[in-house]
Parts: sequence; structure tokens; C-alpha cells
Amino acid sequence: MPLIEKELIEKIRVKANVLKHRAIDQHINLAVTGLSRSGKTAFITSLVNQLINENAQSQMTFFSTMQEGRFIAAKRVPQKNLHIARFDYDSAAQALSEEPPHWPAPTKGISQLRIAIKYQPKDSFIKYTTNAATLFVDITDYPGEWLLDLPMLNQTYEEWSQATTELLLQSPRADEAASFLNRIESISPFEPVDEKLLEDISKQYTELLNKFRHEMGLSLIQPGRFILPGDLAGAPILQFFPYTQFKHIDLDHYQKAQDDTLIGMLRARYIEYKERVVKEFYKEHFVNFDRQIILADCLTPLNNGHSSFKDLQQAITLITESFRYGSTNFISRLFSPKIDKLLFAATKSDHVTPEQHGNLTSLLAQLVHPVRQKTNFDNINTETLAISSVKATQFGKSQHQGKQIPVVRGNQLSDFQEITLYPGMVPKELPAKSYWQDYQFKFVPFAPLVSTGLHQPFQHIRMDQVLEFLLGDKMK
Ligand SMILES: Nc1nc2c(ncn2[C@@H]2O[C@H](COP(=O)(O)OP(=O)(O)OP(=O)(O)O)[C@@H](O)[C@H]2O)c(=O)[nH]1
Ligand SMILES: [Mg+2]
Repeated sequence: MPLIEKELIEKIRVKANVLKHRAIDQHINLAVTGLSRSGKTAFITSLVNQLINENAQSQMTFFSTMQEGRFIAAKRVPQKNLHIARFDYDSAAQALSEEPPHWPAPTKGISQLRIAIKYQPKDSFIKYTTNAATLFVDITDYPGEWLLDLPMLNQTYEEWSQATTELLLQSPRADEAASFLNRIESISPFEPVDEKLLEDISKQYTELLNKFRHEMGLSLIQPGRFILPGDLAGAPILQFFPYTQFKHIDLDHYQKAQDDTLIGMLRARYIEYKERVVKEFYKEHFVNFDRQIILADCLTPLNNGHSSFKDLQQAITLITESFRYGSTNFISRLFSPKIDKLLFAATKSDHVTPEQHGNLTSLLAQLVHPVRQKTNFDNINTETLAISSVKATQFGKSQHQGKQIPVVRGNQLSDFQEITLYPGMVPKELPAKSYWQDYQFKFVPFAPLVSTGLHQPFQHIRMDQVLEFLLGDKMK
């Protein structure tokens, strides 16, 4: 063949390869959420760590791309959305790899990180015409508390105030809420607004919400932004509160109240909050998510007792509302979301012995799908798993009263002392109140396992199944 012709053929071949490459490079927006302390930072850090440090020690049996030897490499690349904070992978991975290792610091708002995964496509046609394809994954970490606000979009200020008042009057909130409720009783709603008073009472309401979450371990916090304000901290749009005396005022008078009265201003801020904060999050971020993982720590509320667990149940119901969008639902009319896969993961499963993992999964499945709502995620492929992003314990067996019992062993977070314990049984179904009377579930926070190095994959439970469900089909 003449040289010139050979060169031409080679040129065409290279060009065809480049085009094929482009055609099969893909992109996916993966969103990670969960209430505060549910394990989002540890999860994203582990997911990235498993991908960028893949080696012979990786425990990835169920991630087909790796199992079939088609995984080539993954690396972090600069994120595209420059106005969103960067997920601080380096600090989190460093913390977990130090001697002794410690958990990453809590995070407050939304952050992103982008990884590029190079792999060999499975399809033989593509396989022989290209060397590799790339899947770009944009991972977004955002507080689950922000999803708790969705139902407010369907409620007027009056309806929201009444629903919140009911919640505040019930156990376990009533005692703590008493002084807030008394203060509202003393204000005159139709007087001209005193902005300082409004700011003070809003602060008191926010402190109450923080107490519910961080001291009492409750999950149902509304407005969710009040305890995780992100860049809105201190802004007047977060300064309102439920008016708890609607029963005692003339509703006609309320309807006619101007914005410069106290109640008028509360209503105006509530409306503004829905428009500018709640809707904005759905419009700017939520509509772009392709896949979502919702992390839930079921074990801490199980340990805290009946009211804490019940509250988690209510919060999960509210959170899942954002994903129950059939064609007639108001969410799809407002935002047209496009999530096609949704994974619910019960985190920190290394706290319980392996034979309890089945129960933990079915407990979460029940929290997510109360029987009557079973068909409501009809447009979305869902899955439920019990996982541990970064394992903090080892499993074993111990002799107890002449019998072999399963145990977990790890270093207590409080003093780094090694302990061995049987934490107890996880209920398979939503437990009745008697579960906490008859039974003591023992949950002890552990420090992460001593690391084998910054560039080694962390030990985990079922992160391979997570990757397979969330990314596997995109890497065939
Ligand atoms: N044993 C164990 N503990 C975990 C695991 N993942 C998270 N934890 C514990 O849960 C705590 C919270 O984890 P984070 O990853 O910071 O949770 P988060 O959802 O990012 O929390 P915020 O940033 O406060 O919203 C950690 O400090 C650990 O104590 C896990 O896989 N195993
Ligand atoms: Mg975090």
C-alpha cells in the first residue's frame, strides 16, 4: 500500500476511535443525603477511596466492573460548578488514615466532588474499537434536613403553624417547648411588627430545634434550614416561627393583616422562605440529580428509645416525599425531577453482628415503604442495603454461659480502649413501644479501625453493592 494511503487509513482509524470514545463517555450526577450525623461524609470519602485506591486488597466482589477486570483507574478531577463548595476529601481521608485514626469533622451545607472513572466497556463491539471509556461522576453532599421542608410548599402559614403547634404540644417535645409556647401567648399578633422581637423569638425557636436534634436525638425538624442554614446563617429570611395561637384569633382579621403587623410579617417571611429557599434548592440542585442515595442511621435512634425512633420514622416519611413523584404529583409539576435510581442505606452496620444485617435492612425497608405506600416510587428503581462506609469493628465469636455468641470488637470512641460486646438484636419490623421496655439495645460509638495507609482502600461493608447499584449499569 502506498505510504500516503496508509497514513490516511491510520488517521481515519484514530479519528474514529476518538469519536467512539466521545460517544460512550458518560456523565452522572449522584446525590448523597441523610440527616446530620447519618454518615454522609464518611460514605463519600469511602466511595472515592475505594475507587481511586483500587488494588489487590480491595473487597469489591459485587462491583462487576472491578470483578470482571474491566476497571482501569479512577481519579479526582476539578468540579464543574465553581460556585458550590468543594467536598473536602483530603481532610476526611487524612483523618481516617492518621495514627490513631479519627472520624472526619461534621459538615454543614452542600458540597461537590467530581471523579473520572476509566473502564473497559463490556460490549465486544465497543471493546475492540476503543481502549477505554470514562464515566464522570459528580457527587453532591447535601443535608437531608433540607428535604424535610418539602411539605411546607403545600401548606399555608396558618396550616404549617397549626401542624407545628400540634407537634410541639406532644411528647417528647412538650416540656422543652413550654417556654417558647408561653412566649408566643404573650405577644400581640396584630400590633406593628417589632423586628428585634421577631429576631429574638426566631432565635429562641432555632435554639429549640437545635436542642431537639442534638440533645434529644429527634429527626423531624422544620424548617430544616434553621439548624443547617449554610450560607443563609443570620439572614432575615430564616427569622420566623410558627404562630401557635391560631385557635384564639379571628381568622378574618388574620387574612386582612398587613405585612407590617407581626403576624403579617411572619406570614410574608414564611412565603418568602418557601419561594427563595425551599423551591430554590429543588430548582437549582434537585432537578439535576440522576441518582440518589439516602443514608439513615437507624441504630442511634434505636438506642435512644421509642420517641427518638418514632421521630426518625416520621422524618423518613417526609424525606421520601421528595421521591414519590408520579406524573400527577405537585413535585413533578413544579420541578420535573429525573432520578431513576434511589438507594436507601442503613449506615454504621458494623455496630451490629453480621447475622443482624438482614434485620437492619428489613427495618429500613419498612421505614421507607410502609405497606400502604408500597407502589409509590413507581418511576424509580429502589434498593435497600445495610452498609458500613468505614468499618470500625471486627466480628468474631465469644463464649457466653457455655454458648458461642457472635460479637463485635473495636476501640471505643471515648477512650480508645478495646471492647468486645454483643450489641443485641435489631428488630426486623417497626418495633412497638414494648421493645424498649423488654430489651436493651447497646450501641457504643467506635473509633475507626487503624488504617493501613492513606492510599489503601478502607475496610467496609457492602460498598461494592452500593457501587454496583449506583454505577454498575453505566459501566457495561
Ligand atoms: N462505626 C461506624 N461509624 C460510622 C460510620 N460512618 C459514620 N460513622 C459515625 O457517624 C459519625 C457521623 O458521620 P459523618 O460521615 O460525619 O456524617 P454526616 O452525615 O456527614 O454528618 P454531618 O456532616 O454532621 O451532617 C462519624 O463521626 C462516626 O462516628 C461507619 O461506617 N461505621
Ligand atoms: Mg458531613
